Amino acid sequence: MSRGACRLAVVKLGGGAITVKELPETVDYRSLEEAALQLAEYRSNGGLLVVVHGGGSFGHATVARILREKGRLSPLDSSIVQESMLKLALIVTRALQDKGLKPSLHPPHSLCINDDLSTCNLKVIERDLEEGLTPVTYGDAIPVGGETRIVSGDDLAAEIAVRLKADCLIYVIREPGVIGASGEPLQTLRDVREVRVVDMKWDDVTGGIIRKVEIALKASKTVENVIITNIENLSRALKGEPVGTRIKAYNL
Ligand code: IP8
Repeated sequence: MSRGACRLAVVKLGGGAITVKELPETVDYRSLEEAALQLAEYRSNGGLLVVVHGGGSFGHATVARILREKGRLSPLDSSIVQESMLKLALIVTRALQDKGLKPSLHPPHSLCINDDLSTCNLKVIERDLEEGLTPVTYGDAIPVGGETRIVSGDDLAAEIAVRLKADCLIYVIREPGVIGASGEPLQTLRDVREVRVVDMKWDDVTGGIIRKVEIALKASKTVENVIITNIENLSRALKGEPVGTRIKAYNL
C-alpha cells in the first residue's frame, strides 16, 4: 500500500551510487543524470527537496590517499579534501540544473563550526526552501582543533531531516536495499544486526552500510519515512510506494 508522496524529502545520493568507486575522481554520469531526472520530476509535482551527496571516489579516495601517505589528517589537509568534494558538488549541481532544478550549494565547512552537527546553520537551507530553490550539501572535511574531521553526508542528511521535520529521508545506494542474512534486500529493518556485511572493495572512510543503518535507525525515531534504496527506485520512494528497505527502529 502507498503511504502518499513525500512533502519534504531529504535525499542523500550515496557517493557509491553516483561515482565510479574504483576510479579516482570519476563520476557515473548515467546514474547521476537518472537521479537528477527523478528528483526534478518530484519537485515539479510540488514536493520540497534537500539534496545531500556523498564522497565516493572523490572525498573518500582523497582522504584514504592522504592517510596512506601521512598517517593522519592535519587541519591543512582539509583544503585538498574540500577541493575534491567541491568538484563533485559542482558536477552534481550542474546535473540538477540540467534537469530544471535550481540548486543552491552549501559547503558544510562553511555551514558548520565543527563536526558536531548541531553547530550547522540550517537557516540558510530553510531560506532556500522558502525561496523555491533546492539546497544541496554534502559530506566534507572540517578543520577542528589541530586535525581534520570528516563529516559524512549520511549524518548531515539525518540532521537536516530531523531539524527541518522532513517526512522523508531517503538514502540512495547502489543496491536495491539493505542486504539481510538471506542475501536478499530486507523490506523492513529494525535492528543493525539484521544487516549482512559484504566486503568493501573500495575506500570508505565514514563507516559504510553499518554506520548508514545506525544513523538511519536513529533518525527513524522522528522522521516518518526513512528508506534505503537505489536510483532506479528513487521516484517510487518519493511517491510513497513500498520500495527498498524501510528503516524503523524498534522502540517507537
Ligand atoms: O560519503 C564523506 O561523505 P559520505 C565525505 O557521505 C568525505 O560519508 C570527505 C570523505
